[in-house]
Amino acid sequence: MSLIVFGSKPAWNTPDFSPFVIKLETWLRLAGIPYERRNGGNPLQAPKGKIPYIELDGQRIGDSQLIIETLTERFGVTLDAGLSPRELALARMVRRALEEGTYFAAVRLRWVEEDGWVRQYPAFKVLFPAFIAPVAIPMIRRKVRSAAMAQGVGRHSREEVMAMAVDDLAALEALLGDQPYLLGEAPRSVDATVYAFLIAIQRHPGATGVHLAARSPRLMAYTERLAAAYWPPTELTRAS
Ligand SMILES: N[C@@H](CCC(=O)N[C@@H](CS)C(=O)NCC(=O)O)C(=O)O
Repeated sequence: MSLIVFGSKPAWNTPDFSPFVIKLETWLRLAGIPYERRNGGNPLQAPKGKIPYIELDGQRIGDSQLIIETLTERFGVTLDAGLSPRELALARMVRRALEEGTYFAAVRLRWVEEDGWVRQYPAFKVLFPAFIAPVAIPMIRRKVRSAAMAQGVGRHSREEVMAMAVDDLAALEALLGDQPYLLGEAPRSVDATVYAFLIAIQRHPGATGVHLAARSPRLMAYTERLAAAYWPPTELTRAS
């Protein structure tokens, strides 16, 4: 079996610029499936036009969730075995809220707001040849702005967007409570998403109210627990 995960590159002490790539890699680690990771994944070569995508025995598959579902079936993954229908439903709702809601607030803070952009540009430009970056990255920024308008997050004020994201994080924290993982004593698939979207905000150098909410002691303890078990620090600086 050969499994290659294509991401962008590590950023801000996280394994990738994209939380969806971090989610997929974390899930693979929780499931115990070995894989090879490649930086520089190109959305233009991706089956869905986005990263992550994988090559599984030479076949390309896109979308973190569709990849996880394919691999769950192919390898008989039992990470979520024993969960009740209610727990599975809760996990689904949390995952979808983070991926389809909170994500766009984080994107807005990184790409659209000036305090995010001054960090995004210099970090992101290493993905492009030097002479292309000044053209390509502002182009991506324009694309992100119009996607934010279409999705809706671009229509709100900065304060409104931040309040929504802070409330999402507070809800996540309330659901977590005193448990080590979202659904209890053991990490489940949903923890891959929660971990990814949390560290994407916690470790980003920003200092808005959203960053501070993500860095609450309980949410920090949660991501540190997962990092200690599944993400040895040396892997964050991997080169290829
Ligand atoms: N639903 C997708 C979302 C992936 C996604 O949005 N990836 C972004 C990076 S965070 C991307 O590749 N964007 C490039 C583009 O839209 O051109 C998944 O779960 O994999």
